[in-house]
Amino acid sequence: MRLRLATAGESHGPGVVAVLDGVPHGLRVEREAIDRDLRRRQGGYGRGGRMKIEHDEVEVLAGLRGGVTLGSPLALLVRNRDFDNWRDVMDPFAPPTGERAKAITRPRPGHVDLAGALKLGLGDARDALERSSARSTAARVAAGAVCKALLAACRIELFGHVASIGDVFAMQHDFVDGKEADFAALRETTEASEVRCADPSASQQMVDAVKQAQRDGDSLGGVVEVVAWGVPPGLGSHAEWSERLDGRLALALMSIQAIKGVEVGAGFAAAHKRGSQVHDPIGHDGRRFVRPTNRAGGIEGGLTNGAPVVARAAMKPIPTLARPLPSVDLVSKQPFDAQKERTDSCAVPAAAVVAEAAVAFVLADALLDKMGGDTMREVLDRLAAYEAQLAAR
Ligand code: EPS
Repeated sequence: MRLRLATAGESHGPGVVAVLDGVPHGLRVEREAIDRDLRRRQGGYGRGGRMKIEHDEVEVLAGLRGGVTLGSPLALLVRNRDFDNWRDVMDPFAPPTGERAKAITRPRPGHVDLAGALKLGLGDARDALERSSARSTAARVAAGAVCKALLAACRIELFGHVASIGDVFAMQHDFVDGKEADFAALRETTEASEVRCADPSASQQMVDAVKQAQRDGDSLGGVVEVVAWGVPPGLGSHAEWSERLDGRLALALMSIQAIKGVEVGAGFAAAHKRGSQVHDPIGHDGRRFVRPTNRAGGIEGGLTNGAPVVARAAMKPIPTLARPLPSVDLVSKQPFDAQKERTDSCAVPAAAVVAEAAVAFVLADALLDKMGGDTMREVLDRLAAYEAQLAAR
C-alpha cells in the first residue's frame, strides 16, 4: 500500500489536520478543488447550528509548491472557527475552567460517550467525544480531494450520492460499463439537490422526512452510494486478505463516523438470490471484455474488473437527540435523560461526500500499488503501457 493517511484534531479544538504521504511528485492540486469538497461536506439539509459557524477552507502546510506536489508528505489543516467559542474548554495548555468545562456526564446512547469514558476511566466523556466527532471527516475530505485529483489525472472519476434517508428511497441506477455519460448527468443532479440525491422527487420527500424528524426531536440515518468509473481492471489483490480491494473499501467506509454497514455491488441482497441471478455474464465486443450487468460492483476476487466500482454505506441516525433517551449519570449512576447538545438532525448528505473521499483514497492507493513510480509522469506512462497491453489482448 502506497498511500498513508493520518488525521488529528478535536471537534472544538484549534483545527483538524490530515497528513497524506505517498502522493507522487508532479500532481497539480487546485486549492479550489479541496475547498469545493470541504463546502460540499458542510452542506445538506439537516445540518445544525455548527455549520453556520464553520466555513471550512484548507491551509496547506507542507508537500505542495506552486500548486504541484513535491512527492513529500502533504499536511492539510482545516481550522475550527468554533474554537474561538471554546477556548476556555479546549485550550491546548490552560486547564478547562469550572462550569465552562462542558462536561458530558449523562452519556448519549449511540455516541462514544459511555464506551469512551469507560475506556479512559473518566466521569466526563468530553475527552473521548471531541476526537470521535465527525468533525474529523473534514480532514478525510481534504485528503480525498487530493486523491481525486490524482484519479482525475488518470481519467478515473467518482461521486457520492444519497440512496436513502429514513424510509425514503431514491430510484436505483445500473452503473454498467459504457453508460458513463449517464453517471456524469446523475452527478449534476446530485450536486443540485439539497440532500445530495440524484432523484428529484425522492429529494423533496427526504427533506420532508428530515423536517418531520426535527419536529419530533428525533434524527434520521440513511444509505450513501459511491460510484467510480474509468477504473482499470486488476487494482487490488486476489492474493492476500489485507490487500483485497473490497476489504480495503470496507475499512475506509466502515470507519466513517456513524456507518454501521457496507456493501459492494449487490451486497447483502446477493445472499438471497441464485448464482445465475447474481453473477455478471462475460462478453467480448471485438475490442474488449464487456459485462451487461454490474452486480459485482466492479470487484471480483478482490480485484477491480474494469466495470464501475459501486459501494454503499449505511449510516445510523445521529445519536444526539432533542428528545433524549434514558441514560445514567457516569458518577452517581442515577437515571437521567441523556445529555442534549447542539447537533445535526441528519448528516447523510455529508456522509456521501466523506464516502466519496474514502473511496478516492482506496482507489488512488490501489492505482499507485499497481503502477508504482515516484512521479506523475511515471504513473501516467505506466498506466498508458498497461492500457495498451489490455487493448492488445
Ligand atoms: C458532531 C456534533 C456536531 C456536528 C459535528 C459532529 O457538532 P457540535 O457538537 O459542535 O454542534 O456539527 O460535525 C461537525 C462539526 C462537522 O464539521 O461535520 C458529533 O457529535 O459527532
